[in-house]
Amino acid sequence: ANAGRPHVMFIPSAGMGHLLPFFRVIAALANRDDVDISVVTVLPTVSAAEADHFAGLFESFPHIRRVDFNLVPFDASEFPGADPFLLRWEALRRSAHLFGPLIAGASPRVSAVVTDITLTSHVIPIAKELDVQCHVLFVSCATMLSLCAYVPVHLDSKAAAGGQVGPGVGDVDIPAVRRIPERCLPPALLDLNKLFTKQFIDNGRLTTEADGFLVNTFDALEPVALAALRDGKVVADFPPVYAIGPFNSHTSASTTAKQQPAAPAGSPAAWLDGQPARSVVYVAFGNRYFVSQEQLQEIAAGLEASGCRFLWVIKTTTVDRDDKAELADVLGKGFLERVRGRGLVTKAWVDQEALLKHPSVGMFLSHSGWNSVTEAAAAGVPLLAWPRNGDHRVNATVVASGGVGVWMEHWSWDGEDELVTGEEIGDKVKEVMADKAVRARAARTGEEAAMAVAEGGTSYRSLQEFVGKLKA
Ligand code: BUP
Repeated sequence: ANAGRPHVMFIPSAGMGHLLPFFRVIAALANRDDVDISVVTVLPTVSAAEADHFAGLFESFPHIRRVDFNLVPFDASEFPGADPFLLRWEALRRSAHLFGPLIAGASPRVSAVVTDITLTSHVIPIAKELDVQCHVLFVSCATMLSLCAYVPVHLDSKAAAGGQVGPGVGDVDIPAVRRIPERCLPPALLDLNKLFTKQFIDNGRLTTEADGFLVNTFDALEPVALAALRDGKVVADFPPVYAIGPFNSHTSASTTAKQQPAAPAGSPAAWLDGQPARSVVYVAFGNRYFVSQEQLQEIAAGLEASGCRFLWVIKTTTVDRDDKAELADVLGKGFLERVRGRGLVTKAWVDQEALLKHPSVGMFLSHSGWNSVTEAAAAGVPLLAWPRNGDHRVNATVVASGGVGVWMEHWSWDGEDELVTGEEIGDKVKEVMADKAVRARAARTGEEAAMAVAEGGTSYRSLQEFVGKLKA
């Protein structure tokens, strides 16, 4: 080992929901002076937001090594119509054999790699062969990690009992955590023949071989799942779980320490400055999925009918570079004029983490992507969860149980079911904005989050333990 000063190589995957937590952990380590850091970087990125954030990271931390990585060419026509981010994951997996030489050839010697769950089954064997620690930065909640680790065991025991396995995974009763009904699982797990499902199971099987898991959560938010994982009740001999969240913005220490400049005129932050305390509904459904025009118009009607002030971040295509739609066309005739002054709508990338902390924000209407949930938790702002895909429903169970906010269990998204009507959205928004108990619980969660990351808190100590392990 590199006595005293470990060299950590980060191998992230793609999509802002995966990259942002990597950038935030990298920044937390780069702000210390006892760790060397390399970041494997695949260019060009899928989206413009990813490219901008990679550039920002290397600009803020010039001492981080950028390790350029070229993907093995692969024929995407094998997967007609596939989502470009999933294609990038697949391309990374097919190029994973090249990580070996990259890790082995680095100087100073790499002491640990930190990779994404989507690459785990490929990277762990390589790291083991090179005798390098392999940690996983798990970008979802601890409850989702327990699901990921337990699904292979669940399927094996079903098969061993002679029960019928498939077409989907079925309800999953995670020992000492909770029963996750099939309707709350990532939708892809409803079909065991899907490529994603096979990868999910392969990655899940290998979780016990990792040296540790970094998770963007904190003990007070998910006490049950964290205890079950750490006590080996989900699967025996599970590796250490470092709950080090909620992660902070990845700007450099020197930037954050500086006096915050005034928000530029016309920006969402400047607009929030002019609104009364806790009066604004912040609306955003992540960076991963776009919202259909029909559903956008219902949301618009709902926000208008709610009578509340709102700040709404809109996305109309999967990849931001393709988004050429005009807001006025998408939102319906006259909407922007009617809400002028009390509603701000933007398609631009915003600093969501910072905006949620603005004192004018009173609630967050969200798809409950895990980063969004932790940002709401850190800000102490109630989240109204309208889960969509992937891990969102599992995350929504944590929103409800952890005091972050309210979960609309019967709301789904276009294609799956009926549209959620503007009337229903407007009524619910009004109700949650007026709910003092929900607001007080979210504020308490915010205080617990602050305590967790403060010196001596659970997340602070977990990060210290992780760094200790890197030096071992
Ligand atoms: Br859009 C947008 N600004 O304008 P999630 C997103 N974000 O800071 P996702 C911005 O992207 P999955 C914007 O704060 C969060 O950190 C946001 O991650 C940030 O959802 C991140 O919430 C989005 O996990 O991923 O990307 O839809 O569906 O995979 O959870």
